[in-house]
Amino acid sequence: MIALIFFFALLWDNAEAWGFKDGVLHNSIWLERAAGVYHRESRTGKYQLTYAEAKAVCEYEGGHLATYQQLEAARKIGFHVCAAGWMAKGRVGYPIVKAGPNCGFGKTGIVDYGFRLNRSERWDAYCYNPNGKECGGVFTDSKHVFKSPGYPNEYENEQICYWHIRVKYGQQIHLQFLEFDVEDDTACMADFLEVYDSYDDINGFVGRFCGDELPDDIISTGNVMTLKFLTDASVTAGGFQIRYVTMDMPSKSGDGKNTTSQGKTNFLSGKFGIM
Ligand SMILES: [Ca+2]
Repeated sequence: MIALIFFFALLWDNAEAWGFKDGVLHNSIWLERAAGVYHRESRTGKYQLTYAEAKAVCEYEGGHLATYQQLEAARKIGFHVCAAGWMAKGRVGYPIVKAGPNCGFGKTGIVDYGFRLNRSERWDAYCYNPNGKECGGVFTDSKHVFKSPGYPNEYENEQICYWHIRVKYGQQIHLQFLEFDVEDDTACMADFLEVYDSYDDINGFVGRFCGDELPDDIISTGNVMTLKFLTDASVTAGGFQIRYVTMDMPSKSGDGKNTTSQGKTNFLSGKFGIM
């Protein structure tokens, strides 16, 4: 009985956390304040990290693997990721806020795979960085300019920012980089901005950017986009200014009267890497 009450309390929680704003379904606090917890996958893709590697990734970025309790605390304020990752002490799981048929077996809560005996198994990672300065936001406006934290001053170390762009259904997002200066290294290991053509930082990876060369414009396939900015513990740079504007999706009639600027623009189609 208590379990049942708890279950309905959770449902109520979820109903509160998700909603429509400007015709867009989103969780307004999703990842904006994830209580220092963030999701990380290998540079080579999903489910590539052993326990030791996952631990190293988090420590490299100034934090450590999140405990189950830290992940649950983040989940309670809207942290929702559909990918299993290592937690502290060799536990594996993922946080589900919104139940769905394709993720979390239709349940909410931490989907817990338990403590793994085989630490060579490969999963993603959930890091906790108590010093990580959270930033970012959720935008639903038809256009917006957003900046790295502190811009035009240099951004700070140990920054974890997520920007979620959610425009009206039937519209696309055109990203344009106005200024860009992020600590440069060959594989963008230190500081980087990642762009995802999707609702989260799991699907639709578009590219990872660092250095001071202005990335090309990016146009989404759908009405959502996610940007993730991570900085490590040393060396900062000027930061960035990015503008997005919404565009109506081209009609499917095939008239071809699309006069959108060509050239330095990447029209995305599904999973498309432009690194
Ligand atoms: Ca740095």
